[in-house]
Amino acid sequence: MTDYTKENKQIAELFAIEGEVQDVRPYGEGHINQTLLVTTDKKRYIMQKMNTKVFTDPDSLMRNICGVTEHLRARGVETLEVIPTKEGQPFYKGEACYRMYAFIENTITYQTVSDAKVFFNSGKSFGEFQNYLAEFDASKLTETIARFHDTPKRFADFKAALEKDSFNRRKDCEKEVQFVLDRADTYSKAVEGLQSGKLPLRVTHNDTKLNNILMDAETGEARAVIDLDTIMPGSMLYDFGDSIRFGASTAAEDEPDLSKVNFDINLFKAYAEGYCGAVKESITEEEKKLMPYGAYLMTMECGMRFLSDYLSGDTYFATKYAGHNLVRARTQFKLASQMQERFEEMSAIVYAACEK
Ligand code: ADP
Ligand code: GN1
Ligand code: MG
Repeated sequence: MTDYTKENKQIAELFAIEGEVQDVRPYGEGHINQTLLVTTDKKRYIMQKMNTKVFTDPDSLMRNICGVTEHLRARGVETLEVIPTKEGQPFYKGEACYRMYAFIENTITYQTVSDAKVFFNSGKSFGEFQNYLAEFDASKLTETIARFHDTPKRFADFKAALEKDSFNRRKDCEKEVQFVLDRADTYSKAVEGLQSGKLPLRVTHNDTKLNNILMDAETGEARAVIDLDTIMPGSMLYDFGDSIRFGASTAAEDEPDLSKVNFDINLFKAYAEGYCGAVKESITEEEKKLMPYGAYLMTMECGMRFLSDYLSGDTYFATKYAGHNLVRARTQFKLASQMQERFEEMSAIVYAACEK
């Protein structure tokens, strides 16, 4: 057993898990937490080293997660099960913070959409998730990352990173930088809508990419929405938009060959039918109108976050190679520019999906 495995095994044993730990290994494709699969002679678990640079208040974060998962479980919804430490705490706080979840068996997560039906199912499930959150008392939630989807703020952060250009990388991404700067006047509609009250403030998931939902390995039905770290007040535009930016693409978020990356209107339709169908009782006219824009906005926002991280030396998102964040930013910008050309079609699809 390597030291790394031994140390993680010792941490795993601090939790109230069943059986003897036999194996601990890295798992999944998340960009934020360090996720480990723990196997005992009885069961499997997911242990995460929490990213406390990103989530600076782990106590409040875990209180949010325990509250939301209890709320869902009480309504018969399959959700994450927090395994406490042997001392009864919701997570372990040492030099680093760790938490443990039961492994949700017989499920898979997709990095790209293999089948429109799967994407429809994920949309339906995120829409239903939105409905359950609507019944949750928002005053019980702590905002885990302030101004998470405040796109003008993200744009300001981007410009600050650009100004600094600490790693002298601007020269390698001038085209992408210009793409973001050229669209400066398109970033404020969601934040302004929330501020003026034109858009309702809801409790939202805020990180609804396809690999944050577990799908049944046999039926392709959605089983559980996971990655509950960013549940906070927000807008439906965010949850709808973020799913589209990741899933309504013909390629992976980090596909280096841009000729393979295209916005797929049929996948957009599949997701819209799932999501809008589920929220049609509560969605407002303004939200309907802005859903296509939400998809564009989340794609641009994510792209500028990847590009900012590239310019700042890759400290936020986990990367696998030099230039990974730039590759990710490029896919987002290609998708966003294609979305801009298809707002009318997207809009017709959203309205029809709300009628069904
Ligand atoms: P990050 O915040 O880094 O994205 P996630 O919480 O999304 O981390 O977890 C990363 C991946 O681990 C998920 O995409 C999923 O594949 C897997 N995963 C997380 N929790 C579970 C669970 N309880 N059961 C099965 N797989 C899980
Ligand atoms: C991160 O945690 P993960 O990998 O599911 C990020 C999202 C981005 C996404 C891009 C807390 O999601 O906001 O949209 O990467 N999460 C956080 O893939 O910043
Ligand atoms: Mg995740």
